[in-house]
Amino acid sequence: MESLCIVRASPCVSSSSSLSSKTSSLSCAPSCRVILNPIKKHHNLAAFQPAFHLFASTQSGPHGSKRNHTARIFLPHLVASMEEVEETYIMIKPDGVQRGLVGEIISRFEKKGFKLTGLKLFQCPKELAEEHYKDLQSKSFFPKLIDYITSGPVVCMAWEGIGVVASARKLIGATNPLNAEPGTIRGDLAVQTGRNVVHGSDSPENGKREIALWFKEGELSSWTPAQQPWLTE
Ligand code: DAT
Ligand code: MG
Repeated sequence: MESLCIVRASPCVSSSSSLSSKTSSLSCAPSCRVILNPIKKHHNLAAFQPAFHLFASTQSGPHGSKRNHTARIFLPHLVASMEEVEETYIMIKPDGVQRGLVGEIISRFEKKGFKLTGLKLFQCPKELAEEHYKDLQSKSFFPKLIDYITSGPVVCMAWEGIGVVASARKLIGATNPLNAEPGTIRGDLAVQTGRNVVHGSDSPENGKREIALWFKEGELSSWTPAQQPWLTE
């Protein structure tokens, strides 16, 4: 069995075979903070499964083989241990605006502790919707998706924070609201994939790409929240 640990911002893998089963920490270097998480303890955390691709380890074994079991784990405290500040594009879709859910949705990200750096109500032109969803161009539902996104104003937001991309996806929930966990935005507030109220970037790269797509220069604010020292060490 293997265990994952985080040393500063760098994930590493160590074999627990050399460790006692009761060991909860190990020392890599005097200044390193190490968290040991026996996979066995967490294999039933189904709610974390959709984020696998965002955190999958691609580390190869000595003979080039993938460490499949390390690729199948996603632990929230590992995210919390990351020191990478990311940006994500969150958009309240026209149904969320029409249904009066703007405050509710914004408040979930605020309460979590992420930082809002951009916010606007915006009528999306067709070309922008097509560019945003260009990866889905070949899908049969694409024309309906574009009609939906351009059917009324959307609320465009840029959010910043440690691990914000994956965490926002978890707050949002599964694409099909009927599969989304209660407690998530889609799980609590929507019923159909074609009316799933909110968008969230699916990778840090797409977070940057989408923020650049939806916001002009000067529309984003760089600021330090007063609560910052109470949120992060
Ligand atoms: P997500 O929004 O969870 O990132 P996605 O990127 O796969 O999901 O798809 C973008 C949007 O397209 C999704 O929020 C709703 C719509 N969509 C996806 N699959 C669909 C389907 N099978 N039928 C209708 N709309 C769909
Ligand atoms: Mg998507």
